[in-house]
Amino acid sequence: MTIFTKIINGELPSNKVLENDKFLAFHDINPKAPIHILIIPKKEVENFQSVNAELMGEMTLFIHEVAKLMGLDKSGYRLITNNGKDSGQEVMHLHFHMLGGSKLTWPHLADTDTKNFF
Ligand code: DGP
Repeated sequence: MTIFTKIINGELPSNKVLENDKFLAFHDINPKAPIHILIIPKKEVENFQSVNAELMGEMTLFIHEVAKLMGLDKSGYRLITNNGKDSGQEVMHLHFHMLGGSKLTWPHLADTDTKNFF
C-alpha cells in the first residue's frame, strides 16, 4: 500500500480539491509552483505505463474539471507524470502533477548533455 492509498482511505490527511468515486485531487505537500495539485486514481495503478485506456480516458475528464476548478483552464498549466526509476517517481501510485498559477520555467531536466542526442 502506498502513501496515496492511505490518503484515499483517510488514514493520512490531505488538502482535497476535488473527489469522486474514482479519482482524487489534492495539494502537493511540497509545492513546486503557486498551484501544485496531485491527481490520482483511487484504483491502485503503479504508473502511467500500466494504466489502461478506459481509466485514462475518465481521468482526463477529471483532470479537465480540476483545471477549471483551480482557474487554470484558461491561464494554462503543466501536467507531469513521473514514470519509473529514471523519472524520479517516488510514489508508486499513478499521479499527475498539475502545476500553474504563474509563468512556469522550462529548465534543463537531465543530468547529461542533451546536445548530441538528435
Ligand atoms: P513523484 O516524485 O512524481 O513520485 O511525486 C510524489 C509527490 O508526492 C511529491 O511531489 C511530494 C508528494 N507527496 C509525498 N507524500 C505526500 C503526502 O503525504 N501528502 C501530500 N499531499 N503530498 C505528498
